[in-house]
Amino acid sequence: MSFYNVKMRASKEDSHISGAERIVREQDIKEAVVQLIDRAFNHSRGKPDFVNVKIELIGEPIKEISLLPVFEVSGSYDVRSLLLKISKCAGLTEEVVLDAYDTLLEGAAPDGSVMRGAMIVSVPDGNRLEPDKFKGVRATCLDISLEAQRQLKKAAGEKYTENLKEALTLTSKILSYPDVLAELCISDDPDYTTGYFSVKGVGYFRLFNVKPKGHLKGGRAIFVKKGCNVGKLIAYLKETPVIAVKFSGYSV
Ligand code: PML
Ligand code: MG
Ligand code: MG
Ligand code: MG
Repeated sequence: MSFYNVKMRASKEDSHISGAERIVREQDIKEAVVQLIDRAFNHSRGKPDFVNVKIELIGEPIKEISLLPVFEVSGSYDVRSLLLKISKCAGLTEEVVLDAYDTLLEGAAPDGSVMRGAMIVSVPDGNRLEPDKFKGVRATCLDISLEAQRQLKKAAGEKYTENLKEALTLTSKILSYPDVLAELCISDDPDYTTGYFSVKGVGYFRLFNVKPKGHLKGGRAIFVKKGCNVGKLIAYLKETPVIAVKFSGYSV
């Protein structure tokens, strides 16, 4: 059976408004396109003046993965101390993780703006490995099955958001690459103060209040083992089709 990757990106005056994608069978392409267009024209960043929808046949088998389990961290806590604690337990170099957190909050591109994609940070040395320091690296060609989506919605209850679904799917693909150890994400949306720290073999720490409300910067840092082949990693993140088919749990 053939699958297609349907991708949408919308912008206004060359600045990004929204982007999303689906992996669907031929008979579901129309529905996916309608949903994606709907989304392009109803975003809090404004009305786009340019929308691109691309439909591409996927020419290789789709890899099935599980979504990471979610651990919710809410209430009042100090983000830096928490990152430090998780990093220690997970065997990650604490300074490297805390540095990445500060860099994302300051804007990780060379001119202090937000990078479009993720930075890649080598552990334990902390070197930045992404070839393009403005664009960073983006993971695409991924989706979540209806069944996994249903399980996640049920488990998260009122804490469910579309952002959670997309972020969890994305980071589950990223962490499914052998040399990736963890990923830290802070939304660049000023009103969305939830982020996450996902750790290989552990799960997705969902961090409510990861940044102050109204803060305009954020981004993603992918932590990899020193010596990781970055070209292969980027090819996997961009090109290997992955679908998340299972969800194991949401703990508060
Ligand atoms: C969540 O757990 O609610 C998602 C957090 C990351 C959001 C990233 C984004 O949409 O920019
Ligand atoms: Mg988006
Ligand atoms: Mg964004
Ligand atoms: Mg966003």
